[in-house]
Amino acid sequence: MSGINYSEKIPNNVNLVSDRTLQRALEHWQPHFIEWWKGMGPSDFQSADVYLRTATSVDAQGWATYGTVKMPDYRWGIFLADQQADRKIGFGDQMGQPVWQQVPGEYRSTLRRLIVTQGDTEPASVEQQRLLGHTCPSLYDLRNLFQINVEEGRHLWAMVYLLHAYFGRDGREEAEELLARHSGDADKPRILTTFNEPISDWLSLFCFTYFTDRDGKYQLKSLAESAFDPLSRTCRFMLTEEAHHMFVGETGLGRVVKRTLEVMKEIGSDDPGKVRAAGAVDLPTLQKYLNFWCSSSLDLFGSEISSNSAANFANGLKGRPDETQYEDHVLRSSTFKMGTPAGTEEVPMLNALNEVMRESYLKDCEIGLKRWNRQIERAGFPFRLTLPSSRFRRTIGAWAGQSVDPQGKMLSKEEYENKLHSWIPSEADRAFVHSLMRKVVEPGKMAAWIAPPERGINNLAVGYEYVKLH
Ligand code: BYC
Repeated sequence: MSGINYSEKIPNNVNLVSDRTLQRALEHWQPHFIEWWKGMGPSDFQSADVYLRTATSVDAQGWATYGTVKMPDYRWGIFLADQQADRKIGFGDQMGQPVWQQVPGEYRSTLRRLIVTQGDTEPASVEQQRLLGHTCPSLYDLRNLFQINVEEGRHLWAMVYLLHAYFGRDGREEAEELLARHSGDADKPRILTTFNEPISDWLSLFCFTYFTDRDGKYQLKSLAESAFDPLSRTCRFMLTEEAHHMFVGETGLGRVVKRTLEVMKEIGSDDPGKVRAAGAVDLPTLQKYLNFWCSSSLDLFGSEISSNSAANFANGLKGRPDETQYEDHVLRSSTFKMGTPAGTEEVPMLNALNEVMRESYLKDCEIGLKRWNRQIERAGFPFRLTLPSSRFRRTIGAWAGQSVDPQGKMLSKEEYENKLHSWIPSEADRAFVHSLMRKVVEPGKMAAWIAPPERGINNLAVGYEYVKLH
């Protein structure tokens, strides 16, 4: 890696060329990253030419530069949104004071932990998705998968940059660990549960990008409020890329619904068995996938009542998404009525912030469901998709391990266990969905279970050869 042309190989706006210490740390880490990418990134397809967008700067022209590239040659860059002059801390006990350009000693380990937890999810998702290329429904979808994968790789670079630049030896060690833990690994799993779940079919991918990437949006938005300015600027830029990942989820699920409705009309029936026999995903199965991924993603907000979230907010480390929309930014005198299995508890607002964020996340999740339900209604079928209750199938927080159905009703443990597989995908449901997953790589062709997208990428036709396979 000596003699490297930094602005060419690692596009950046952190003045890498004149920072020897950072160069040395990244020079050491980069070969490990490439090794990880080749071993744990998309299986095969490394020599395919993929139509990808690359960030080469943070301005309107540079953040989305499109071109054909082989994935291992992708230019993973380091970008922070532009610095805002005189930015002040926007919440917590130190509100109004200047933001920090360095890490205050007393918050070092907490900030490192937040950055590591965020960083860990990025390579985890690439690992989860590594086999999906083999069953892509079209070249358009294959390209979108790879776009997401390389950008999650870039988001890992973003967090590694922060660890290397601001956390010394501890940061370098954590950066190595980010490549040593693996999704689903029994000995060294990823930190958060959702990122250890297998994503072995495209319906799961669309649910993951709809629900889990949306958690990413909320977590990144709350870290974008941080008083630690380099973290804030990094997350602000990551959010521009995150939008496309959620787009893939929302339009992917919308295309599944559209195709299923076409099939239901063709066969003149909404009978799930007949819909399946005609090669489409029946709506009750789709509902089970939504239940699974939504409930799993709800855990990512942490416990309902959390002293960690209280301290993070009071100290200015992690705010609420779009903090300026609120009136009270200190929250020392307000409370929140929290529903727990023991009844309603009034808790200090500072300790309820994970729940506040989860509630606004759920509202955001509703938007897609409304749209898909309108499609179903227009097609004349009575079925309606719903979000599960935030108390259903939780493994973190006050509702962890409680026997609650998707409507939020408490059941006996026995009834819950008997019915769980009518609410989330059973082995048979998964086997059926897997049976639909056949690779389609002729330009412009789509698998039979999904409708084509309305338009292509960057004004190109849907039938454009987005991935050239060799
Ligand atoms: N699984 O007070 P608690 C994304 C741990 S997604 C396992 O309840 P806190 C992306 C927690 O770490 C966004 N462990 O919660 C999407 C803590 O452990 P320590 C990812 C969990 O601390 C798609 C303990 O339980 N970003 O970007 O308020 C593709 C008690 O914690 C879980 C972030 O997560 C869980 N679900 O908040 C690619 C942001 N939940 O520290 C990417 C950074 C909690 O006591 N992370 N625990 O050992 C955070 O802000 C916080 O760590 C959490 C938890 C939101 C995760």
